Amino acid sequence: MGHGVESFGDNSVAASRRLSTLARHLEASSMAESENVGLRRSLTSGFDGDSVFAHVVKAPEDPILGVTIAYNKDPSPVKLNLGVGAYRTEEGKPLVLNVVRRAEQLLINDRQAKLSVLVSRVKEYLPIVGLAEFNKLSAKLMFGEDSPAIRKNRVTTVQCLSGTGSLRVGGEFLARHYHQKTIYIPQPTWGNHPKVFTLAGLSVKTYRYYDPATRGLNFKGLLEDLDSAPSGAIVLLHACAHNPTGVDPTPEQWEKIRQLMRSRKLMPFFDSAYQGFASGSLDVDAQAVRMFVADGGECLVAQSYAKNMGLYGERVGALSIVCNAADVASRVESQLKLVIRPMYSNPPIHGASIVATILRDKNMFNEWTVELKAMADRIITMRQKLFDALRARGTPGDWSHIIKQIGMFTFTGLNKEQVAFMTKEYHIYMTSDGRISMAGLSSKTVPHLADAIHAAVTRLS
Ligand code: KET
Repeated sequence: MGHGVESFGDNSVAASRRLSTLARHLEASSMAESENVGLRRSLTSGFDGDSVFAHVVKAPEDPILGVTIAYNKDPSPVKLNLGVGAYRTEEGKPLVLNVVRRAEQLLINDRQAKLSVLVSRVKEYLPIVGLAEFNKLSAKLMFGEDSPAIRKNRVTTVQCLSGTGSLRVGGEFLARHYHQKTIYIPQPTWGNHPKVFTLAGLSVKTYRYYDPATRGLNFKGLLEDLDSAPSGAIVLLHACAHNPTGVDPTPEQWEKIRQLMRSRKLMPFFDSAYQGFASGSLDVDAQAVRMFVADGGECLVAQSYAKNMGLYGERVGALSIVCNAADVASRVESQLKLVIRPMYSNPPIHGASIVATILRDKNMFNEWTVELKAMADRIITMRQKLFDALRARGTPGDWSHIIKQIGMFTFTGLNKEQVAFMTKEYHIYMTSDGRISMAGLSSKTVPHLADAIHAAVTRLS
């Protein structure tokens, strides 16, 4: 005990000695510093005066992803995030599919790691175009098992950074190698489309798509606008489950769109971010794309596995360019590599390995379709519940569009002020255009949302 105290005393003396030495040293060096401070600052210091970035203004948050940021800051226990299109369970939790967990387990356990096939255990670079088997299987998923275009090697598929990255690579390829630099996007559309394509080097115009009066497709306006687009113009089409409106053309309308586009030589660029989420069937949701491929013409398709496999943060997707001949497709692929290499060099390996593991195995594929259908069905149930809840409250207006619209979102028709009111008074977060992600809703939260909509509509009409 005595020894401890003594040694504490020793240490304390030593410590104060060290402190005063340090203080003297600092004093001396700061005097030396002050003598030639002007000279040294201007020559070597990075801290003289204003930042060279001082003029940079604070950018607004992203209109969709910024909703989550605002939601995270809200301490309310009843808060509800219906902004971003991300699936939640009945308990309001993010979902990792069982089949994905199983695939990851297999990848970890795969001791013989068939190197050429699935390589998540190996962390080497993938080729510029990504995992070959992933690309082959993604094309089949999109165009069909027995697609003649695939059989004739008319399709080139490259792994990209989810849907967004696929759109960007496709856009940059078109800006470099396609004679028409104008892309027509639907009005309205996913908010990132105009930015992605403008930065890719294309000029963006819109075509009429949605009629707020009928809350349905403005089919006449769409046909008129595409008919008057310059020959060869690129047209962005949502393959299914149009975001944000939830309004898709019928198969008959798709056929008319196809005929018009082919006769006007317009180039289809499909954005397929929700395959399986619209109808619950992967094949049904690929019908529009397959219709355009079956006529032998050319098109582009951006595929995302964010929603349908729940691989949001893995950033896994694919760009396919369907050409009219195999030799063209192979040259196109060589140029895609020149787009990708200086952009991000090559894509990440893990997500693509998960997808390939699931798509190549019949049992796992079937397990995936069951889980996918369950997600789609839960969303449809939420549509019915919200519709019933508004009816039960006698909320003014026709809310049948809630059950008619397709996919992850309901385009409610609520205006900016009503949305702001719902956020302020009810802690419900959604994009300011009145889009709500039905996938973020559960049986427990439907009444709260219905109360909020009812109040917003009756007080701020
Ligand atoms: N296209 C559409 C139509 C789309 O809605 C999204 C994502 C994407 C592409 C891109 O998804 P990716 O994660 O890059 O594969 N939409 C949701 C998320 C987001 O805005 O990033 C959304 O609209 O909420």
